[in-house]
Amino acid sequence: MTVLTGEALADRAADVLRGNDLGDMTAAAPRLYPHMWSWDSALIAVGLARISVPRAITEMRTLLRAQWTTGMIPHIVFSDVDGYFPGPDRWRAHLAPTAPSGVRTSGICQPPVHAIALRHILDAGRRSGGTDQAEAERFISSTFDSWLNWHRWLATARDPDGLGLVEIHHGWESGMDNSPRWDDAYARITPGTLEAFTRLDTRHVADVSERPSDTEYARYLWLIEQMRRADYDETAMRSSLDFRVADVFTSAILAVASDVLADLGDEFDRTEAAAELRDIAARFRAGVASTIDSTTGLARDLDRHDDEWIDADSVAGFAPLLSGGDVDLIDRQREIFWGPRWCGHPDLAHRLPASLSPAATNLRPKTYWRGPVWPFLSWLFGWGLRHHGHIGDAEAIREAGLAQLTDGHFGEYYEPFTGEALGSHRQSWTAAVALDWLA
Ligand code: 9WN
Repeated sequence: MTVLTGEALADRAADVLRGNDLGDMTAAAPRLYPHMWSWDSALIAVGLARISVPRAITEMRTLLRAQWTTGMIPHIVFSDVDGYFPGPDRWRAHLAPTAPSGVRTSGICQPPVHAIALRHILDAGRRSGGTDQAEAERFISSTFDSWLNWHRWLATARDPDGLGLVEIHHGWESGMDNSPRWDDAYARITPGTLEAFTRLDTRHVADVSERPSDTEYARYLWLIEQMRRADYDETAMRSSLDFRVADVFTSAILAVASDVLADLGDEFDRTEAAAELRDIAARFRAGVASTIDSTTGLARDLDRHDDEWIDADSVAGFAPLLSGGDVDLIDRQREIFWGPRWCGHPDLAHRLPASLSPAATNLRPKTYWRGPVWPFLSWLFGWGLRHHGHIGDAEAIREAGLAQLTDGHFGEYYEPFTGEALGSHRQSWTAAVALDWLA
């Protein structure tokens, strides 16, 4: 069995990113995902910043070119490579009046982790100095308003009732597509007439049970159909879509990323914008705290269909570890996080957060967002814990995270108990976080 560590692992990770490089964007994975995904691209930029600051900037610039006039950053920017369904012809998002021109995108978004990538790019540029530093600084100051508009759009269009929680209109917007978090909301959906379709994703994994089911896919496509009928207009969609959920994890990311962007604003003389971003951060941090279940200690999503809380025992329950919060809340969350229902579960291959509690009765250890461990998510928690001053926690995640990747496959996700790589191999953001951990 291969065991790669240190430089050998970093070389292999860099090779994955080079192999998935399509010129001005990095495919999320070689066959399964031959396009640019929004939150993947930010994590990929974090890894690229360890190899080439200009290439990391290019990644973020390509993503911004796809920004909608509303401020939304779309969840997919399509390359010219075929092989992914649903592609641009299914989305037909370019027909929306607010879509960008000259580039094909999907019509939904993903969690706003991008400011975290900007911070990494700037820090890497400053570490190497010279043209890297100049380019990084120029890039951030010249694109600051675009990132600000992205955060503003989420804080307004996606929080119409001022809850301090980001509303999503598709499980794909959460990035945790078929998490049990969304089961009840999806169970209500009966797809209407759909154009015929053939799934392509199931051709690229060893075992189809590692992917969402056909029933799940029919609902995913029905929501796209509903969005198309509403011309991707936010107001129209809010009253017509079958899926509207306030996503606590995306809300936490918006909170912490707004703080990070505010810091950048201060550094680049954008004091007023920085103050506005800090208000957004405070509102969403409070929103996340308002969702805590006092019995379980976990954060919850809110189904906007009936305003019922969603109890799912999922990793999103640790949203406050990203957003930050008061000492009691964070201490309790850290205790649960490292405790026997989560990273301290005795049967785990590595002490890392799985997508569902390893102790949950509905755990499916090989199925996508219903149990496996996602390395980029481990990285995100490590980053968040470090950001909020919990250095020991962050180091523990880094060590376990690297130990999980020594097989050199850079799997999309991993079986929590056996440590087997699942889904796609040579997944870009997995390689990217390895590079950052190893630097
Ligand atoms: C749909 C690219 C993306 C990730 C998501 C992950 C998966 C897509 C899919 O792959 O979703 O957006 O086709 O399954 O769930 O988090 O961004 O890696």
